[in-house]
Amino acid sequence: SIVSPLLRTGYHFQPPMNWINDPNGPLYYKGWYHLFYQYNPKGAVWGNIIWAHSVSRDLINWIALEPAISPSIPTDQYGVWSGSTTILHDGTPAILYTGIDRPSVNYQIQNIALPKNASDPLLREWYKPGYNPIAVPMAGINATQFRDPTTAWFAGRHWRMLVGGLRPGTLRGEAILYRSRDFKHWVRAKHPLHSALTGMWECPDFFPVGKAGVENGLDTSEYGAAAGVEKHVLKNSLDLTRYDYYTIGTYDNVKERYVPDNPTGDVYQRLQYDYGNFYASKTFFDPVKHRRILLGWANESDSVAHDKAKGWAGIQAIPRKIWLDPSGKQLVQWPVEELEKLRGKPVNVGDKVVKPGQHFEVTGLQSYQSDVEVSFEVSSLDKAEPFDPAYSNDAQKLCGIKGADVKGGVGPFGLWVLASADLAEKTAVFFRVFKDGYGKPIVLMCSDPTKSSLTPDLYKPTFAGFVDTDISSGKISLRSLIDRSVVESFGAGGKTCILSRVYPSMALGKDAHLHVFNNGETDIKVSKLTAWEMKRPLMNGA
Ligand code: DQQ
Repeated sequence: SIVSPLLRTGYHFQPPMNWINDPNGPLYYKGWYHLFYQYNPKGAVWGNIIWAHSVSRDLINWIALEPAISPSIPTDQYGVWSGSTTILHDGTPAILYTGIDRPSVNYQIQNIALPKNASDPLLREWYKPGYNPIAVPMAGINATQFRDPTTAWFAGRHWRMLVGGLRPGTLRGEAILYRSRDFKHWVRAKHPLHSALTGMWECPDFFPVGKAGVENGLDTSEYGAAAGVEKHVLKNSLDLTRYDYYTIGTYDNVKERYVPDNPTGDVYQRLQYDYGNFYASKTFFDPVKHRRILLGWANESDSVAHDKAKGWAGIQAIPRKIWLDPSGKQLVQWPVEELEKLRGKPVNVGDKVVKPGQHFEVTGLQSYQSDVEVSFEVSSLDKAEPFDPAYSNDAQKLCGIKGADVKGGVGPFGLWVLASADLAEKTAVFFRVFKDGYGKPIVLMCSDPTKSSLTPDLYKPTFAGFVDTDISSGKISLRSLIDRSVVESFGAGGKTCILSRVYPSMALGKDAHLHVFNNGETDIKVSKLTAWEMKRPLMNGA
């Protein structure tokens, strides 16, 4: 089969070729942002995993360095899996990561690596001290489900860190807690920091956030009101569903307990960083801009045969700043501001009404590699469809039924991106407003790729999430980062995010178009739309 080179992303993180998955150990060190990631140097499928390493001054332009960690000691000779970085008291960064020590069974062990030369800002070489491993699966730990150590935090006299796990013989996912005085000897705490009946917890992440609405981030060890800590966030990547879920809660570092604010938030009413293709994510604190930054892996949804034909698979999402929403009930995410340096000349549309069933094309730019921000205004909510509470916890199912082509009362309205000239191919990113039994509006955001490509046998999942925003004024915004085979969207200023991978056969390069559409019965106004072509950053020498 012929796979177009025009599907390769332009400004999303990628190495020149081969397979990538989880972001590992992101950190800022002596002027550079570092990103390590799971990488197969030998092909476009998962396997032979090492820690590849790139550095950046701005999180957007990336320079590839030599791999940081490869199998080399008995406790990692069959694999170096995901992990995190911690800055120690003397300023040295330490990597904690999972090693595989035998060929047939995945027996998972936690290891440490340290820089050979901490004065090298590029942290090019790492060694594995003789006291490895630092944690092995002992009684009460399922050895095949024990991985992905977090960044450690310091409290009292101890470092603490989490390892993702699954309680033996159960479906209970756990954040197994370890303590250490010296970062060498680690002791498992009697109880996990938290657990829930969800299946295995991969790639846990645990960090403090500041007061509701405050965009500044906090270093991982910050604690208590005096330090500005309002809440803690625990994120887990669920092997079963392949989404990243988080809860917001209270952490007590004396009792060593984390209690989510929403007691059902682990299993029902689950919050996701992203309702699309975004997994194994990890945050870090950026001490330069005082922000917490989220990185996440977006897998392909193309066929394995196509991945192999293209010679590459997997990207990282655009780094996102992350903070506590003014409501205190969820997080907000927004692409790091450095991304805006890639913007070319803006194309503006203002005060344009889109009648029911109408659409218009945004012209004056090549939109296949672009950044689009739109402010919509709904003229009235009177015609909002009644909401069926059966879908309260299933936005995705609802959107699968009520896709972009299903006419509604208020919406669907939004963008058709990566659209072919004849509109036979298009990915719809849109809102649809419902009303519950009390007349309260409920906003659904969808990314509908069902028409994204005429290529047969593609996996085209519809993704969706609810948007907890006050639409009574009629206003709602949408930002989409369009990048050839990626559509990364932020609803209502980053309250709901959806990343989709799509593989158009015609809407490629200059043949891709951008439209605003309205398939509802209510007029929609585009009060402002700005679209920018995006330049190509340095991308690992590709
Ligand atoms: N990927 C890594 C594991 C992790 C999983 C292996 C999540 O450490 O649990 O490549 O995608």
